[in-house]
Amino acid sequence: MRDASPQTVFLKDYTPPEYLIEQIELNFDLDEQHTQVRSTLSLRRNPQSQDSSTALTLLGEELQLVSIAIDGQALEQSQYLLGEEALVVHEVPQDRPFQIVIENVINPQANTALEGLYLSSSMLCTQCEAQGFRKITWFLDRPDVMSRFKTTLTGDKSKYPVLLSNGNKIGQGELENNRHWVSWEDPFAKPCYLFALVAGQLECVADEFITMTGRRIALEIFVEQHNIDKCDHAMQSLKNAMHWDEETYGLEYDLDLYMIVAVDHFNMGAMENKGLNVFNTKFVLARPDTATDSDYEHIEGVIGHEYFHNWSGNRVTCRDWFQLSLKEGFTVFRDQQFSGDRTSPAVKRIEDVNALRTRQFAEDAGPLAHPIRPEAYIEINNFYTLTVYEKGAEVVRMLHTLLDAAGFRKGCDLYFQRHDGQAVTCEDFVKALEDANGVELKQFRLWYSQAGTPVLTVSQQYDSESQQLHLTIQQNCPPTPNQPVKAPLHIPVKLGLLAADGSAAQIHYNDSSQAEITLNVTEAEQTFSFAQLPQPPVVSLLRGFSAPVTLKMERSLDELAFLLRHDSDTFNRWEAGQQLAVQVIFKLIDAIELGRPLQLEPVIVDAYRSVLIDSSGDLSYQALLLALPEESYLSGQMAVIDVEAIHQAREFVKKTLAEQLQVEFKQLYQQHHRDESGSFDAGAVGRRRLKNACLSYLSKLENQDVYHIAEQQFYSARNMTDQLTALSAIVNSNHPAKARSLDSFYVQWRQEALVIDKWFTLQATSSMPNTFATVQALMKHPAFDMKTPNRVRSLIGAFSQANPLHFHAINGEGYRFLADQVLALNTLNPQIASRMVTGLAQWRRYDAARQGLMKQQLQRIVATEHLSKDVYEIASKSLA
Ligand code: 0A1
Ligand code: ZN
Repeated sequence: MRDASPQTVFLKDYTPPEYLIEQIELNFDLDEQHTQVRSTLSLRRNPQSQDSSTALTLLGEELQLVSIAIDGQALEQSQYLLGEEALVVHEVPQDRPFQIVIENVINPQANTALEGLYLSSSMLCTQCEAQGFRKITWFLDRPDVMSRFKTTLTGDKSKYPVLLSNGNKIGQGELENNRHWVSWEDPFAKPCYLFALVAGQLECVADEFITMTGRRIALEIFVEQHNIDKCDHAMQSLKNAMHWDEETYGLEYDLDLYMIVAVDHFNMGAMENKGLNVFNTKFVLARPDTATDSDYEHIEGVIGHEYFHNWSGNRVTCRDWFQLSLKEGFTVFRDQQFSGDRTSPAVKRIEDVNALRTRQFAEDAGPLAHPIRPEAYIEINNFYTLTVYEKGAEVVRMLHTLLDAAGFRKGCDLYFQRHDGQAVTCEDFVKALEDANGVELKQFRLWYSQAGTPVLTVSQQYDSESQQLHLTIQQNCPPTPNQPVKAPLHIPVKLGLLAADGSAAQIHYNDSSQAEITLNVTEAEQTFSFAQLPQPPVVSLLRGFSAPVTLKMERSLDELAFLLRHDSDTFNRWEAGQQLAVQVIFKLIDAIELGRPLQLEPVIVDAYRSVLIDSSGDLSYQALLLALPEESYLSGQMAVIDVEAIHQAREFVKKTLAEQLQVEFKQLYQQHHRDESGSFDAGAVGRRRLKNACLSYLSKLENQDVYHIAEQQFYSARNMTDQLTALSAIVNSNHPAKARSLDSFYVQWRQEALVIDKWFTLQATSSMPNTFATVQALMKHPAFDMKTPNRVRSLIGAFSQANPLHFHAINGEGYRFLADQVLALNTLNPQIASRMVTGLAQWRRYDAARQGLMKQQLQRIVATEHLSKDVYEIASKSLA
């Protein structure tokens, strides 16, 4: 909990560690409430350090000290100072290596923050990133201190038959009183944030992978016994990821064993601990009847992500936590590439951009905006953000675009070779890419230090005389906290031109002629001219979303409809449909605000009709073309967010399209609706996605016929995708069987925690009246548990972050509710509590009444005693 004034840590204050810890030997005597730790550290002074103090400061929190000795000599109390956050030994040898042995005790059961060693169900496990190791024992808990770990775990054989840690198993044995021990050794030096141990009654699914050089790697996934039938997809994903990294980056796995453990209680998605990943069950377990197609995709993505960290994160790690995006941005980029290659690059790109624009752009436009390499933090756990991860990945993607795939690969090869075994900076990464390609990326580096989403304002002028098109691009980045003025960035903008018949027009630019080019936008305003265009072309700009920017360009509805029909760039084709819908919806919002009758523009009906009847392509892509922009995306476009008008306008479009195209929607639904078991192959996934998109439209008709279709699908479904979409259609309508369907779903799945999470979320995100009362009632449901992050996210998180209509109710009940829950979570789990505060952070974007109500709750939070650093930082910065 917070001391009087929490300290801010600054990037500019970085200094190398004063000591190095070359080896650590850890002994755990495991017990739920009383785990004994003995740690033997081999230390020496760091020759790189300028500091001349002869003291040693080891970091540790919430630990009970038993003893401390240096080189076999026990220390007296006068020889050290024991504080809340550190243990300072006044005098340690300066001229030679020395050994410290520390004994301490910890209580995993009391650890509801899920950081350090904790209990998840009956299993003991650890989470050390970012600074959890200091809750296990005193250490130089910083990523640039890399040590070789040897770990021995001792425990009761019945309670903890499986004892795991990083690296290779080097010994095991039996002890008296039904106890046993296992020793592990990790040959690779690593920062302590990558340490892990797991102990419990676990079953294992085993397989193997033969690497590109013919090495045999044992693969093991550990789960509780009742989940053993849900590991196949995760195992296949792991093998796919290992193969993909060899093919794409030439990177091979290094240990002989790769273990994954799935736990119910986890603050994030998963953790890349060396050789022993710990995963939230959500990203491991899948069976067609329990997991949706999107769950299957996320599992493959997260398994890939953690696996790819073995190189981008573990072999080459971060010098300090300000460099977090070095490993996260790069690894997210790698997992995005992997998922795209595994499914469809077009669909994956649209999904990623959609998430970036709805969520990261909001973060970048609000009080919590920060550069992908932040300059200051109070609590580092607050910086595992969409900006560091998703915008970080966009920055790496731009490097990939600028250098092209081959140049990027050359740069990565040099980066891994040059820095293997080191803790480095974002600067080192960019430098390696520069050096390998003989290029200079000076201006590009600003992406690491400047926050905010740049706006590109584009105007075009066609000169029929000279047959030239002039494209003027202005860039401007709005102010963000502590950064009132921004310098122009280097922005790669991909461009294509379309002739009147929809075919590609050649781009004649600087003596070259191509079908597509990347413009280097580097100045505040720049004009690009293209020759030999006998007719005015239609411009397709920012293809593939080549930079994380907002594009402002005047477009007529007809021009957008044309691009939706003809653009050869799959991203921009989809984007044209989105912008078409955005314009239509905003006209309706104006009408709503002026109290005028609503009418749907015929051009959107025609556009959707063409999409519905053109079934030549990928069905998942077709489903995306049918999806209207989300309410959160629309909010981002509005000066003062009007949640009710946005909802009403969007619903009107959806319902009217359903009415006018009902024949087409039904026909497409029937064409693709099968009674299928849910196999995860592209064909079946596409069919389900498209027919469920149709069902979602049809359900707006609220008639007996569609009630019947939804109910039929719900009760006959043999896979979770179909069952859940049908239930969602039922819940978000006046379907007479709503209560019965929800009950039957609960009874059917009460043993499956991850499915019950979906049941909570579905109700928390309903747009129907009385949702808030339902949420309050669900808080008291026997299956609700504040100590299980997945459950908290599924109810409180879903309501406050994915139900704008009800969360922002004008009477302020949603805000009050959220603040109550934040304060309750603050003592239990500060990380989860602070994630929940973000629901209030955007208060300035709403009308005066809502602003006042939201602000009031933030102030109430900040004024609370014993606030965690996590919550304090987010709430106070939100108010600033
Ligand atoms: N490095 C992990 C994310 C992670 C971060 C912090 C955690 O606990 C506080 C857990 C996981 C990843 O990127 O997957
Ligand atoms: Zn990661």
